[in-house]
Amino acid sequence: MKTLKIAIQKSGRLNEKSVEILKNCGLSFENYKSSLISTVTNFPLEILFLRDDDIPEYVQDGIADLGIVGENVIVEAGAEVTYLQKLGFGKCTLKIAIPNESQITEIAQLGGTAIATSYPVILEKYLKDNDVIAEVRTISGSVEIGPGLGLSDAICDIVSTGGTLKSNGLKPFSEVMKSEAILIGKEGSNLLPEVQELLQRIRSVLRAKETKYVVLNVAKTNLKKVVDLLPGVKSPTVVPLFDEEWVAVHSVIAEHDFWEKINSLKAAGAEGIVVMPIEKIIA
Ligand code: PRT
Ligand code: ZN
Repeated sequence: MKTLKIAIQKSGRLNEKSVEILKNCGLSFENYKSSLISTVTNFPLEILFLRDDDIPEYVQDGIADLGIVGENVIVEAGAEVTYLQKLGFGKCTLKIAIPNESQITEIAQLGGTAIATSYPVILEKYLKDNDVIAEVRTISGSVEIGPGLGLSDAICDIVSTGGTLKSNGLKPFSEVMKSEAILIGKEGSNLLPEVQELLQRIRSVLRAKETKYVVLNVAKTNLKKVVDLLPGVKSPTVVPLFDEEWVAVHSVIAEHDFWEKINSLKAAGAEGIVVMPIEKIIA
């Protein structure tokens, strides 16, 4: 079996979740903070711990077969890699922001302004797509202080809660791109059986995260109403109870409309509802 290499962020916002998803796939490895490489003991895989900016090129050039990195970093690097799976963490939006007192209300008004960013490639493309000619000032960090220092009229930076913009007297103006962590592969890597195995495991972990396991009791007279609310993986499991008038129903429900579903189940006659996390769902 070929030993694959996967590059993940050494430290920073994506490190913990990247390690967690690999561990949830059943992979055993030491998360050494001090070393660059860790060997998985129960799968043909080595983990490279890198700065996130280096990951797209490492994967493009085949130094790593796989990588986990934010889409913003991949697009900025212009790397030619295959997107294998969105991972649902590290979610953020690259936005143009302007000072609270700015009079700018339309994209066209950015023409002739200076915009500070660490994402010049993405910003240039966005401006071009919107027929705006502005000066892009590339700075590597603390972009949000640009307008306050008189360095720029606007900024283009990553926003998640919006707290950083607020505390620097800035307001979001327009959305440039949405991003989240993505599992990428060298072109063609998705054909390798080891990659397919890993992908299957990652997808089963992601599916499980989006769902909860529910067990509830319901009187047989209300069973149809309750079952109609529960699709399950195939269809709900119905188990007899000692009290012959009642049954227990086991099913899987989606995280996104969890509370609505629980409330409709209660209204339909469900009682003693127990909800449990699911570790994996194998398709
Ligand atoms: O050391 P290394 O180069 O590996 O890491 P880094 O410092 O370049 O990146 P890091 O760890 O900060 O972020 C890694 C990735 O996380 C980014 O490339 C994004 O894909 C994603 N991500 C998600 C974020 C944020 N949320 C985020 N909020 N990256 C940065 N921020 C910063 C942003 O730059 C701004 O300064 O947080 C601030 C804004 O946050 P709010 O919550 O105040 O809006
Ligand atoms: Zn970085």
